[in-house]
Amino acid sequence: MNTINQRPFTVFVEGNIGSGKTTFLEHFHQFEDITLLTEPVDEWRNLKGWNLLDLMYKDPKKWAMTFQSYVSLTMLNMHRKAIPTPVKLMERSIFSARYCFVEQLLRNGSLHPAQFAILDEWFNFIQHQIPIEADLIVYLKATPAVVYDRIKKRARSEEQCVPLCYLENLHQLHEDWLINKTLGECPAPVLVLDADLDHSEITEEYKRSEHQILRKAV
Ligand code: DCP
Repeated sequence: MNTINQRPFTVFVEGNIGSGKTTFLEHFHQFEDITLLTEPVDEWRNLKGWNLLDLMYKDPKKWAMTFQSYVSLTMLNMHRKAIPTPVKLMERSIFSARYCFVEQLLRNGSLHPAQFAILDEWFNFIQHQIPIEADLIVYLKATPAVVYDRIKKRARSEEQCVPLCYLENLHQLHEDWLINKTLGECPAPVLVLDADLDHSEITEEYKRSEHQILRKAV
């Protein structure tokens, strides 16, 4: 158990849409002393009956700002959530929201520079005023064409309009943020896993991260 005043070892799981973040978190269900915080996609799909994810994909120029501001709120809620275990494993973070998605939406014209400026100000305010803990980032690195096929197969209705070039651009933003370190701030060391592997091989790959994550739980 976590002792008083000792903060949990906090891990963000990052990677493109469809890179297997949820499956990665599920792998850690078997272990005690870890709290898994999955991304609040269900909240994004149902805020008082409104499907913000769907609105954003159908009309990004109108809804990207609204959607990303709600993403920030729900992610911040996850960052601030008190947990009873020594390890906290989170799907994504406010950092990937800002450096990958908001950045991409600015570059493709879905966000007006003035809207971007507001989201950026909020991000900077949060970063400076609210402690966001980060000890390790697990980057599920995947080829855009591979995640494109997975997204088609899983058929989440809102995402069927996502083109390959959107995933290629998001991939490059993850690379620039986490590997090339040319974009924003990378808040923790990065462990890169091969997320192209299929179901039969991926468990072995996930196991490569167990040592770094679990040693904090013993
Ligand atoms: N999304 C977004 N802006 C964000 C975060 C997510 O537009 N700041 C969108 C992209 C996807 C959906 O929300 O359509 C969920 O994306 P994720 O990549 O975060 O989650 P997945 O469910 O795709 O993860 P995985 O398949 O890796 O488990």
